Amino acid sequence: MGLLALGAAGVVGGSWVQNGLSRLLAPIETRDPTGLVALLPLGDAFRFYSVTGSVPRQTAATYRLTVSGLVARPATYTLADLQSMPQTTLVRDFQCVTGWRVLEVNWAGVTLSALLDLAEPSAAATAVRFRSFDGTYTESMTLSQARRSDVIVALRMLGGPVTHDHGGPVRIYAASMYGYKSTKWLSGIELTQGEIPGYWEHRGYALDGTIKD
Ligand SMILES: Nc1nc2c(c(=O)[nH]1)N[C@H]1C(S)=C(S)[C@@H](COP(=O)(O)O)O[C@H]1N2
Ligand SMILES: [Mo]
Repeated sequence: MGLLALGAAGVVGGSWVQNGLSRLLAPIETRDPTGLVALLPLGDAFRFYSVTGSVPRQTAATYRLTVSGLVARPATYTLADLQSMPQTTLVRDFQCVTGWRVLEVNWAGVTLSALLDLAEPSAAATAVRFRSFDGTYTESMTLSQARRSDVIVALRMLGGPVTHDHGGPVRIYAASMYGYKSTKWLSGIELTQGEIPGYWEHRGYALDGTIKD
């Protein structure tokens, strides 16, 4: 989508203005150290975040998710593989650490724990690292956090497939954690010994992204 289209859309939806801005400039969270912009009355709408300027589109034909690292059974999944697995649905809020929140969002996908079970993590594995096909973003959580039943490899959100702008075709959704743990454009799940700090942890966010109310 071009900037003109984003600008026009911005007339009706503040989130699209942020989308355009966050693509033009640094991600909004780095431009909003006080968190005040995030509290502007934009409504209960998702902001579209990307720490990179543009992200290549992946389709059902091209998408691959690899599970690797300290596992007995590394694997590569296509979108069809993931769609054919049992789907878990959740209706849970999405909350960015900067203050905005979207209530009761519909999510669906494969539990991360199901993929971890198939991979058979070795005894040394204590954490999970996520990679994005944006080429830059990484995140992590402990293995026990990753095994929670409310952490899903999401294929659907808001009643349809995860759109490109929301990190589709596949993103993480971790219901009990701030949004930065929900890696968009998911390309890799790697079992590691210890958590490896990710993009936002290097910029001051907590390694433990658990929401504290
Ligand atoms: N690859 C990638 N994943 C990401 C981000 C990002 O910039 N790049 N931003 C994170 C942050 S801080 C939030 S709040 C959510 C925003 O998700 P949304 O763009 O669908 O609203 O995505 C998270 N996952
Ligand atoms: Mo965020």
